[in-house]
Amino acid sequence: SKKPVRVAVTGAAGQIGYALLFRIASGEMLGKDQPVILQLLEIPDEKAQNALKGVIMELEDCAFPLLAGIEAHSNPEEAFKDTDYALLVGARPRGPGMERADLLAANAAIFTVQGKALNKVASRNVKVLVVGNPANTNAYIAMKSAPDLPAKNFTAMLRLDHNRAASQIAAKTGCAVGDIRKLTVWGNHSPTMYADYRFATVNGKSVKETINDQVWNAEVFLPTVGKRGAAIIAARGLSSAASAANAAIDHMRDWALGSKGEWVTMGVPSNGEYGIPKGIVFGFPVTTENGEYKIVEGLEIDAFSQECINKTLAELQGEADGVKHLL
Ligand code: NAX
Repeated sequence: SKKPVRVAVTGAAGQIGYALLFRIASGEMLGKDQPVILQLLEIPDEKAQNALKGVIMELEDCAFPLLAGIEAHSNPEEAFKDTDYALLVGARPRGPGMERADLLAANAAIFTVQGKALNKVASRNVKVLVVGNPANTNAYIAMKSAPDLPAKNFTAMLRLDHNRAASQIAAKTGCAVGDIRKLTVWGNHSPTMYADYRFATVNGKSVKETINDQVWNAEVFLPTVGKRGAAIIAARGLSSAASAANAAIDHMRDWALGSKGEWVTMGVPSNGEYGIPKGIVFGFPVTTENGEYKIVEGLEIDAFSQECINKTLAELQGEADGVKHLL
């Protein structure tokens, strides 16, 4: 049988953590033959550490055959020791009266510390997924704080936006999500993201031609996907948790085990593709194989798409400028 791999999860006592850990432990992320050791990080606060103990008791009570160990930590340098995968879910939410700059600064503090800790103690091949918002910029900060690790190992979660887009297209076309191929979401995990179905097919037919409605694209589809997080908060009184955890599982599973030729969306540092400045963590269409992702290149960008991409890029560059003095 396979040797266990180490999976670090931060914010492990939070609501996404609660929807995520049990699925990692049951083998849904890395395969039903891959034992895992969970290395869980929470803030030192007594309430958070107690909540984490409760989650661990429940993990134990599931008696997962693949769960080879569970650790609780309050120090990132212990939580990230030798870790092969790191899911950075914990972040500072926007509090009452908090300005955008305060939010960026509070998260920069968290992600510089965690990036440095990964740099110091994680496996040299660690695959990092940042879920905590602002996810792209937090991934950028962690990457910049870990100069000894390959930049390509730092990614941000755009998969929830991708899955949301797929579900809207399935509803619109009356087809199953599983029949949709070649969908992508460009840019920032924020309402500025650009979900792009121009290349997508459903049962082999062009989605764009099937829908054939640019007004629906611009005025219904894009705002629905972009504001889906807010719609869920309005309905549930809490932000997306199960769907976010599901997207994190999808992202890591495809990265580790391969997408079998299919496009998936990942937020990854640009190497200059599509004119996105090098290092900016941007949602791109990728394919994955042998534990590596590859950005799909050579796609035509029309005027409408370029405008959308420019807008989400400008937002990301603004965020990067906002944290520059902290790095
Ligand atoms: P919760 O507030 O339920 O849980 C967050 C947990 O993180 C808390 O238990 C907190 O104590 C812990 N935490 C905070 N700072 C930490 C640190 N420095 N080290 C370790 N743990 C720390 O939030 P939850 O609903 O689980 O959401 C977590 C994050 O995901 C938020 O930032 C949220 O905005 C973000 N999301 C990102 C999404 C994406 O698509 N990229 C979608 C869902 C979600 O909104």
